[in-house]
Amino acid sequence: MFTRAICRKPGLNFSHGLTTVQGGKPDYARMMAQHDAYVDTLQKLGLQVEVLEPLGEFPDAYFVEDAAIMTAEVAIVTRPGAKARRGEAAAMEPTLAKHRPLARIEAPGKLDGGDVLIIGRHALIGISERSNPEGASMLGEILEERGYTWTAVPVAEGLHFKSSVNWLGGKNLIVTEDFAGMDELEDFRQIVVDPAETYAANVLWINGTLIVPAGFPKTRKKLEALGLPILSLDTSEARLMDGGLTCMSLRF
Ligand code: CIR
Repeated sequence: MFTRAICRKPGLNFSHGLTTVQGGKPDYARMMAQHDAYVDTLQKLGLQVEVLEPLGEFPDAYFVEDAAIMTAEVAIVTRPGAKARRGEAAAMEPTLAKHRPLARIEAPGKLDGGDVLIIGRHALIGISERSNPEGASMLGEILEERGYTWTAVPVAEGLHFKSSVNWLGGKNLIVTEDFAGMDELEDFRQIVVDPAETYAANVLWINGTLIVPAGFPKTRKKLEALGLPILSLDTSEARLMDGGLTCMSLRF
C-alpha cells in the first residue's frame, strides 16, 4: 500500500520536452488543469502528495517517475537515458533523501524509472531506448542486496516498459499485444489491450483503485471484469509529450 507520492508541476516550457507524438502542441492551461486533477485524485485516494516546483532547464521533469525508483528500503536515483533529462535525477536527491537512504545508477548504466515495474519483491526491468543492460544490472544488484529478484525484459515497442505493461493488483497485468505471452511475464494473468487502445495500457494502481486514461472504452470494459474501483483522468496533454499516468508520480 502507498501512503505518499512525489509529483512535480509542469513548467511553462513543458511543451519543449522530448516527444515522438505528432499530434499538435500541448496546451499549458489544459496541462495544469489535468495535473491538478491528477494530484487531487491521488490525495482523495489517501496519499500525502508532495508537489515540487518545475525545474526550469528540464521541461520533462514533471515526469518524476523516470528520475528515481522508490522501494520500502531505498530510493534509487536513476541515470536517465536521454541526455537532455539527465540532470533531473540529481535534482530529486534532496526530496528523496527525506524518506529513504539513496543509491545511484552510475555510468555507463542508463535507466529510466518508466522501465521499472516492481511487483512485491520482484522487479521487471525493461531494456529500451532509454535503459541499457548495464543500468538494469546495476539496479538489479541494488535490489538483490535487499532481497529482491529481477528479470530484464526487452522493450521493442513503446517508449518505456510501463508504456505497455502495468500491474493491476494480485497476479494481474495489463499488456499491449507486443508483450502478451512473453516468457518474462508468464507468471502473470494478462489483460491484453485492443491494438487501437495501446495507450490505455498505462494504468496506475493506487491501493486497490485503478486510475485509467480517459477515452478507451474497450479497455475500461475489460478492466471492469476485475471488480476494482476505476477512476478515469484526462491525460491528453501529457500524452502529446509521450507521457501518461504512471510517469507523473513516484509512489511509496
Ligand atoms: C520523455 O520523452 O522522456 C518524456 N517526454 C516522456 C516521459 C514519459 N515517462 C514515462 O513514460 N515514464
